[in-house]
Parts: sequence; C-alpha cells; structure tokens
Amino acid sequence: MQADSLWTVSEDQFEPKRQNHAETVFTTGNGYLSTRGAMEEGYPGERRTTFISGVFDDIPISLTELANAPDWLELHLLLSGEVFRLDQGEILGFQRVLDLRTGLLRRSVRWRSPMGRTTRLEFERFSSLADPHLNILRVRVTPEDYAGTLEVHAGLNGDVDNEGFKHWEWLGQAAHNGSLWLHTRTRKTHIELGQAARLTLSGPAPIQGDGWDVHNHPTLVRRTALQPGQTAYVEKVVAVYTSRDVPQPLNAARAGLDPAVLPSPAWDHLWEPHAKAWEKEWAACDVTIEGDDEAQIAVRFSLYQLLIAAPRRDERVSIGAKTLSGYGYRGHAFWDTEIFMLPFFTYTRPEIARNLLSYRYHNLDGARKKARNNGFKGAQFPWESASTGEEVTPTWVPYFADPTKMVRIWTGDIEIHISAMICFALCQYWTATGDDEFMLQRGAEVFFEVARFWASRAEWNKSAERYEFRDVIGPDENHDHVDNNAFTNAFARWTLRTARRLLDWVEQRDPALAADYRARLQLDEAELTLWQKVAEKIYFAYDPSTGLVEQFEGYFQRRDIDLAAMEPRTESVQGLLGIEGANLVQVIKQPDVLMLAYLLPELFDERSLHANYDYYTARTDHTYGSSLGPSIQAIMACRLGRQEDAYEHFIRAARADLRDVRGNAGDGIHGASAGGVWQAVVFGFGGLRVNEKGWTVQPHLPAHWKRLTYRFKFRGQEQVIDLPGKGPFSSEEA
Ligand code: IFM
Repeated sequence: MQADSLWTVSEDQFEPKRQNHAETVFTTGNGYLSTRGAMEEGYPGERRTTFISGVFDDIPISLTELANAPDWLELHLLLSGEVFRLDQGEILGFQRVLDLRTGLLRRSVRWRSPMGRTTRLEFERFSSLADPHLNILRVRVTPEDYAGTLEVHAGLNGDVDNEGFKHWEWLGQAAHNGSLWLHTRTRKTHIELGQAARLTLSGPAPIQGDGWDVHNHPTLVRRTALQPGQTAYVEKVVAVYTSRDVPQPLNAARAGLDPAVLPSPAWDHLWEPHAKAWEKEWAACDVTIEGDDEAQIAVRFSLYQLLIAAPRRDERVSIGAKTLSGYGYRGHAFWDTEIFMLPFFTYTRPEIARNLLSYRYHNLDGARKKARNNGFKGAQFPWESASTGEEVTPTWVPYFADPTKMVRIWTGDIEIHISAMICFALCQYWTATGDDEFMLQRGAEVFFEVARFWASRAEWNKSAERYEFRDVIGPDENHDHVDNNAFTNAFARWTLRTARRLLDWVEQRDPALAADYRARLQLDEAELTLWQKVAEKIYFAYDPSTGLVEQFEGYFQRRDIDLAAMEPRTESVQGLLGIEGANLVQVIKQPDVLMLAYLLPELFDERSLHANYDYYTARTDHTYGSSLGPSIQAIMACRLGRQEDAYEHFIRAARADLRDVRGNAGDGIHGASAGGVWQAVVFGFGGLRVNEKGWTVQPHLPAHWKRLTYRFKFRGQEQVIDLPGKGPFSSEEA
C-alpha cells in the first residue's frame, strides 16, 4: 500500500442498505460538533445527524439525549432540471474517501441522469479543527456531454428530529440578499442555537440567485449555465454557535460569516489553519505499524474517531459511549470514557484529559444527589451521565430481541463501580502528568466524596466478619443482582486506601487546603477511621489453592456451559439464552476479573494471572459480548506471552466499527473499543508500563509486525518509542 492509503478509509459503491454503517464510519467533526457521513442530497433510511457536544435536551419520560441539530449539510443540485440523486439514473463511478490525516471527506461521482446526461461531481467537506464553529462543503460540477443549467438549493433545515422526537423550536430565520440564518432553541433545556450560512456559486456564465424563506427551512438558490466540460464551483459555509458558548449565538454565527472576516470563497482560508491543527494533533499521537496495513489503518481510524469527539475548549462535557457519531446510548457517557478512551488523551493530549476529568468534578453535585437519594453519603456518579451528573440511565427499554417487550435496566441502580473508575482515571492522569495543582484543587475532592460513598455503601456481615457490597452489577453485565463482585469490591478498597493517602499528601502539600476540605466536607476522624476499617475488611474472593478470583459470590456454582460448542453463532449468548438464561450460566459478557488484573496488577501474581486468564477466557463471549472486552483481553494475553491470542483479540477490537462486527455500528462508533485499540497497541504489544517512579517498555510485537512506533508524554516530556530495537526502554527513575 502507498503511504497515503494508510491514512484513508474508503468505499467504492453506493450501498443504500449499509448506509447507516457508512454514515458512522465517515463521520466528520472537530470535538465541538460531529456530522454523520450522510450525503448532501439525502436518502430514505438515512440517519442524517449533527450532534453538538453538550447540547442535550429532555424527552418524555425523564430521559435526556443529545439533540440532532438543524441540518447544515443539505444541498440539492438540479442538472438541467433533473434532480441529482444516486437512486435514480445510473452510477458510472463512485468513491468516498475519508482522509484521517485531515478529517476531509471526499466523494467522487460520475452519474448519468434518467434523461441520459452525464455529469462529474466532486464533493468535499470538513468541520474546521482550527475554528470549531465553522463547517464547509464544496462541489465541483462538470457536465460531460451536454450544455445545460445548474441550479443549487442550500438550506438550513430546522425540521429535524431524533428518530421521531423533535427537540427544536423555531425562534427566527432569514433567507435574502445572500444571507441565510436560522435561530432555534431546544424545547426543554432552552439551549439556543444560531446558524448562519453562505452559498457561493461560480462558473464561466453569469450567476442568478434568490432565497426561499420557507418556515424553519430557509434556503438559498443559485443558478448558472454550463457547456460540456465546463466546471462550476459550489461552496456552502456554515457557522454554528450555541448559548453554551456565547450569550448571543445568532449574532456570533452571523458575524463569523461576515465577508470582512471570512472572504468568499472561504475554502482556502479555512483549509490551511485546519490542516495545520490536524498536523499538530497527529504529531502528538500518531502510531505507526509496519507489516500490517489493516492494523495501521484501524489504529489511525480509532484515533481519528476519538480526536473528533474530544472537547478541546469545554470542560463541562464528556465523550459519550458512541462518541458524537450516532444515536446509541443517546450521547450518554459511561466508564467507557475514563477507563477506555481517557488513557489515550492522558498520555498524548493531557489538556483534553484534564477537560474530561473536570467534567466529572463539575458534576459532583449531581453525584452527591444520587448518593443522597439512595441513602448513601458522598458522591455516587451516575452509570450514564449527560450534562448534570445526575443519573440518566433509562429504567425500561424495549427488549432488543423482541421490541414489543420492555426490560428493566438495573445498571443505573446498581452498577456502582463507575465512581471508582473516575478516581482511577484521576490517579492515572496525575501519575502521567504530575499535575499536582489539578489533584489538589479538583481531583482530591472527587476522591474524598467517592471514598465516603464506598464506606457508606459497604455492609457489615457479622457472621463472616467482613464488609460486603451486595446487590450489584459488575463489568460483566450478563449477571445482575450479584453479591461481592470482585472487581467492585477491589476497587472500593483501592479507592478508600488511596483517598486516605491522598488526604495525607494534601495535608503535607497545602495544610490550609486540607483544613478547608476537612471543614467543608465535614471529614472527621471517625469517618477516616471508618474508611480504613472498611478497606481492611472488604471481602475479596481469592482462592490461594487455585489462584482463582471468583467473579462474584456463587459464580462458580452457576452452570458451566461449553461456549465453544455453541459455535458457529451469529448472536450473543445473552441473545440466545435470554436475559434470565444468561444469568444462570457462567458465560460472561466481558472479562471482569481480567479487567481487574489489568487495572490493579498488584493484586495478582504470575500463577494467579495464568489461572484466571485460562478460566475466564474460555467463558467469555468474545465475539458478540461487549465491545469493551477484546482490547483488554489482548493486553492481558500480551502480558502472559500468549501472542496469538493477543492478536486475535486485538484485531477483533480493531474491526469493531470498520467491519461492523456486531451489526450495530450504525448506532455510532464504539468509543471504548477505539480507545482500547490504542491501549492494546501501546500497553499490550508496545509493552508500556507506567507508575509513580517512571515508565518501562517491554514489547510483545506480533510476529508479522516489522516495526511499531508510538509516542506518549510523561511529566510533560514527549517520548517516542521505536520498536523493535531502538530504546530507551525506561525512564531513568523507573
Ligand atoms: O459501559 C458499557 C458496559 O460496560 C457494557 N455495556 C455497554 C456500555 C456502554 O458502552
């Protein structure tokens, strides 16, 4: 493959049946907003969507979701009176290419109309990374074998919905004198949105134009004439602001398109700073793999998807499990962000990691409220989070196997490890960056409140003389309402101990601040003693004779079925056995205990690692279980020297969205899998380990990889690791 093709993802057929998958893959964006790869002219069944980070709105009943913004993309072309549509006439040539290096989406089409006229069209678009409020598309239109007219309609369409539910109310609009704008507001959360657009048409013949002031869909129209072989240039540039950004978003959007600020045509003015901004991003994080083109492209694709979802200027938003690229999980953030996506940012773009962690800090009050409502102290972070930190997990959803039935979702009630995951991510960020100030001012408060939650949630079992966490769901969601999930218990203990040490450190570093925390949070000695007592006595089901950790109490008594004997299958074990059925057997959705071994390696010795790896690997639904599992499984396989296993799991993660392994990529990118792919390469094959003392590299490259390079930052210093061979292989301190 050419070096350039290792930076692209492409398709060379228009396939209406898989258009939703393609829309996800070809998402463009800049962290402020993302637009799915729908086509400008629009097709039945499409999920045409632009999500703006943090723009949530409520829907009945007590649900909140990212609101699909009024459509900026719309562009219709009439070629000598015939509407350009790929589902009519004949497609003589088609290619779409996403350039991961610059976030440019290009579509080349040769199309014969129903009347037999042939036209070449070159579409391009991007959302500026340099100025996140600006989006631009352009088309070059060339009639090949006819002389005729070109008419362009470019609108801002406020009549959009989230697959049925309309979030926007109209406030105002205009479409005249070349000016186009739309002013709308979300119905419940009252976030105002100002959008302004400018349409440019140029070509060899005179241009005429007017505007259609259709309610909620203002549109500009331009017309010209073309001879065979002549090319017309169409450009639509759109500015987007919300009241989350500025007090007067409409004014800001209109001002952004003022020709004195942004000359017309705008493409070249926007392109250069945009391309430079992307160059800077990749310089900080690119990974190169020689000897495996599929892996190379998949890694860059994963990083691209994370980068276009990452908040660069906003610390009150997170990244949803499906990034900003689809309706899945309604834009809500899970532990996917802290454990799977965040390490990539922590080690390559710590400023973004800081924003993401600040989001949790700003939402502490929501988490406090959740703890209080459940009868606990401190902060219990929501399993699914939107803009306030309050729980937004739906309690009932249609059953995926039979949407006429509703199923109760318990994760929002009892999947409680999320709070510890936030603390873990804070520590990881702190260790990697040495950002003491952030830990002192923000991280510590989160830690203390979460520790307090764990101490109040723990239950004393008098007869067994231990603290327990009953009625929980661990990372493996095939089993709910279990007691003493090992992952949850171990992380409760870790948080309590780390919080105590952190308080000592704050006391040393800044006694006044420590006193302030003690007073403001009412942290007295009795409570601190309780943290210690609970931590010492938390039950952890480790069997020294086998080295096995029981995933939860009674897990080993569940029916042990032969997963291999169920092959070949095309759906998850939960899908085949039903929710109740899956609860009764040992098959797990993701490797709960191995995830623990990955995150807290100090709890497992070599023998125990092998024992748990063998036991749980055979019982994990790797193919159709959770997309979070394969990358972690790959890392653990690397650490245990199981190279072939490692690659098999890694490539499964790498293909999750590009090949639509689970058949649901149309709902959006699996953000955790994308982050996991980076971790599998860097922490797995690349062998990076980091602790307070420094870092070491002990590589485990797949046999067919000729070379791997990756970069990361440790305490502000950029490190480039070039494998095999070229050290250094540790920092001096480690
Ligand atoms: O957070 C995950 C969970 O671990 C498994 N179910 C899907 C969630 C969102 O990706």
